[in-house]
Amino acid sequence: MRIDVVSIFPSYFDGLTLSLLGRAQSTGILDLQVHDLRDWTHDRHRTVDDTPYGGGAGMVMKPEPWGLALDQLAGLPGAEPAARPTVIFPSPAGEVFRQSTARELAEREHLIFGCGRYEGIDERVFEEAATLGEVRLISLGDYVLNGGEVAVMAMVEAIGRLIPGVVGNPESLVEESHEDGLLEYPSYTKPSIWRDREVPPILLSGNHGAIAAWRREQQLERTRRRRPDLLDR
Ligand code: 6GU
Repeated sequence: MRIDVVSIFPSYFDGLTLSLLGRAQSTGILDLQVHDLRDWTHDRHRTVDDTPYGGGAGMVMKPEPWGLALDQLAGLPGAEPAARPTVIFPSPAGEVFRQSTARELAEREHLIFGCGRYEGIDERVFEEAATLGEVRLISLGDYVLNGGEVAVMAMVEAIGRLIPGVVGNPESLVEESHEDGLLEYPSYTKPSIWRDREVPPILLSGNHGAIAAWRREQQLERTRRRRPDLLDR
């Protein structure tokens, strides 16, 4: 998979070279490239924003650098439909990012993430991007961040770990919270008694059927208690 990220703070993404996603990049499973939006400016101050038409607080990102960046990263219009990228703009006004979103996006060949500051990007950029590929506005949840960078870090990690070969043991993918719509069951390791606290005895019983049933019950109970909204879905 190819992932391009465009940001005015490219060093935010240094952390993505660590750990599993770092290894995926060195083995060639993932081609992740982070770009500085200012590389597509042409004025002396490398300007990426300007005041909003109609007035109001804050600044709006200018369309020209975004247009040039997307043209270059998407290839020219008229390219084969299969090669068209999915262009994702993190936005608190977008659809909410879920595990199902991560699964869907992990199937794509080429993702482009455009990080805006939250006052926004000139609306015409989204229209223009739609001529190059599918455009998605995606939110991390119902709270406000200063910009899209942290949201894109989270999305790239959630998507990247679903690419075959990125997580060494694929079985560890299926028992996570949200993979089956429930929260995960509690885990324990040695010692069996720690500060007078015992591991639930059933986990030491060797009865695999009973353990599986207990874990399922724990998943349901936790989900009911902490996230009843998941059970309605
Ligand atoms: Cl994707 N961006 C910003 N700026 N704030 C957010 C968000 C995204 N998701 C939740 N809050």
